Amino acid sequence: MFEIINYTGGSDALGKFLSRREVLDEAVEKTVKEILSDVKTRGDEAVRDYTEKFDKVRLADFTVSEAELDRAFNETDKSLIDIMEKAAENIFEFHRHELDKSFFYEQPNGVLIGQKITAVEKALLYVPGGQAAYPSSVLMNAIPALVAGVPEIYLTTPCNAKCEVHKHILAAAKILGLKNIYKLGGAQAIGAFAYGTKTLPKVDKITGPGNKYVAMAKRLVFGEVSIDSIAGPSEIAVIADETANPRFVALDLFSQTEHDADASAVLITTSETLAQAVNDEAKSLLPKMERKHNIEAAVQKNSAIVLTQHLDEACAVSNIIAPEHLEVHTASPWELLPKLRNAGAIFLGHYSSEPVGDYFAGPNHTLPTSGTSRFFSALSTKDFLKRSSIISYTKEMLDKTGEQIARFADAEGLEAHAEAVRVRLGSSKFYKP
Ligand code: HSO
Ligand code: ZN
Repeated sequence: MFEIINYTGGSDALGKFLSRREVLDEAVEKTVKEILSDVKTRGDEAVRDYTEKFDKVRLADFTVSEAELDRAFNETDKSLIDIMEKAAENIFEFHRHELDKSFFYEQPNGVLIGQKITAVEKALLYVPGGQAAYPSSVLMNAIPALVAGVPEIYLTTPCNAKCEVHKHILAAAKILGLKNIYKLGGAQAIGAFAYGTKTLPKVDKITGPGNKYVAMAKRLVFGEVSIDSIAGPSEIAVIADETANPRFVALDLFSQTEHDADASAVLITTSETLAQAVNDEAKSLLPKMERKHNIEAAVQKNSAIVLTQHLDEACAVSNIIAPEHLEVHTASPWELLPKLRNAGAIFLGHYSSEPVGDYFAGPNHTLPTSGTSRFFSALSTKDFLKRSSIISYTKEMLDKTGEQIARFADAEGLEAHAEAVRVRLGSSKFYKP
């Protein structure tokens, strides 16, 4: 089932995971550029036309009404509402912990230096429709924006041909008290909120996953607005020793491959016995799985079991792959933590199954994929905040340091910079005292 690789060092043996990583699709780029430029010039009418073309519905009104929102909430199983509320509580708690705060400190002579944190004013959360309509992603995108204090939060998600939006998406939005909800999807939705139209606001930040057209549209409007990172297919790596439970490991590997035929799952283990046992479990489970088509394709194309000599080497392999999710199923998982450099989220111990993080524990499930955990992090409150530096100088301090500043400016040949300081010192060549 899984290909078994004996790791002999270096990254060549891992080419399979490293080479699949995203190539830009020129045909998609061309289509999306046309849609964006049309939306920019024709605004609402273009949005209406593309929604008719791609979603097979001509919308008179783009918004989800309060009545629709209430109906979706009332039609959702009460026990699911309770679960989503509990999950939301945990997600709020985590994101409050990571919130940046403004700071100020005092230098001699009364100088105050600091940093002021401000939320972006308007954020759009994109929620995909169809197969990948995940209410958990509503919670994971909206809660950091709410904790950051974004004053205007918009949510958009495509509707079906009957003009309906997935009720669990709306129920999750209702739990969070979100009000501005739209029935738009695709590149046209991204363009509309990036440029603004007569009826749709121009926002400052766009977050959320989407298909390749949405991802391309986000890439192309970057600069006009800020975006979160571009999500690729899901990934999981598991580091395990002989203490791991092969059933736990096999199902955890399947949990991410069921998302997408292009997903990837890698077991990195020091135990040949475990490698065999996981492979056997996977083989017998696969035919019973609802989403076996995704799982089988992903296992065949982008997955493997990698055998290493020791756990240090397993950590090194994981760092090269830089997975979105990393699970550690070993006797002492915390001992490995200092050696794990690249992973979007790290799950320690046999009971920290990946779906615990997808739905419930609190940290964000929007994570860097395609090896970008080398330099990107999970979606966070920081995505919705920006920093302004604060400098409040006094006359005393400028008298003391101003000539040094002016000389630095002289060295860069910037006369006006130097004179702006010297005029305050009474030494400007333009204004003799
Ligand atoms: N594991 C996905 C997120 C998700 N899983 C949503 C279930 N629902 C991100 O890689
Ligand atoms: Zn998932």
